Amino acid sequence: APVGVFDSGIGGLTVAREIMRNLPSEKIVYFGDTARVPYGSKSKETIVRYSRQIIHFLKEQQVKAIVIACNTASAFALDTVKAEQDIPVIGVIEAGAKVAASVTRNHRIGVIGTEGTIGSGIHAKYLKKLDPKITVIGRPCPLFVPLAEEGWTHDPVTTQVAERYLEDLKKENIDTLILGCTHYPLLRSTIAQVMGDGVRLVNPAYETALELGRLLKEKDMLSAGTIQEDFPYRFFVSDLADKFTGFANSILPYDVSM
Ligand code: DGN
Repeated sequence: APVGVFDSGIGGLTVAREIMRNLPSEKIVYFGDTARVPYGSKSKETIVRYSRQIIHFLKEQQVKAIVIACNTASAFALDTVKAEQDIPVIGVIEAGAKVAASVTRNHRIGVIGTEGTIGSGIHAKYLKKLDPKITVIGRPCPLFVPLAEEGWTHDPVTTQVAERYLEDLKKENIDTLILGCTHYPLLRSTIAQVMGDGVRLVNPAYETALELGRLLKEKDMLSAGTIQEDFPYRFFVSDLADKFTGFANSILPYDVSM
């Protein structure tokens, strides 16, 4: 059975990409809620409702596990939907928090994400549980999402926006920065350059793929061997399939059609 992966739109493809790379025997059904993006500026109640609807759809596709490949949906809906489901459900926040806690030396960790994610305080909740000595400094960077979608990943405008958003964070003496929004790994080099040496960036997409592998193994659900189908990945969106396909083709190592 495939793994179900969903996001508010295209951002979760950065997570799907890591699952493809790190768990090549797994099939994926991806759902991008392109009609209702962005999630980052909506309320918890709304995001829980959307997440339930999408999970219902993915279960109809016979998925064996679900990855909430969106930080905002993970922050707002993971606990609620996980308790309602009989299949494993994971989000993207815990895996990133675990790595950040293990690599920080000075116990000062920065988090950037949507307004929803940063406002939820979810990273601090996980990080403090892992190590009470940790201080978490959050900063919402909402404009990073459209910049990444526009493809301006290496662009002076993006550098300028990053400098403005990260100015205060740079004064906080953090040694680790969690990229707490699915789009931010696409801007990784700009963010790294603005933050400077000495700040380690954590990409939760990669960590989540590894966490998914561990979870599937533990539940004896891990697929093995070579996939027989020509194309083991299926994509669904709620709007503008062409735009999605174009973006998917630019970040995935495959040509996507729907
Ligand atoms: N996928 C969202 C997240 O990771 O928080 C970002 C896109 C959005 O809905 N604003």
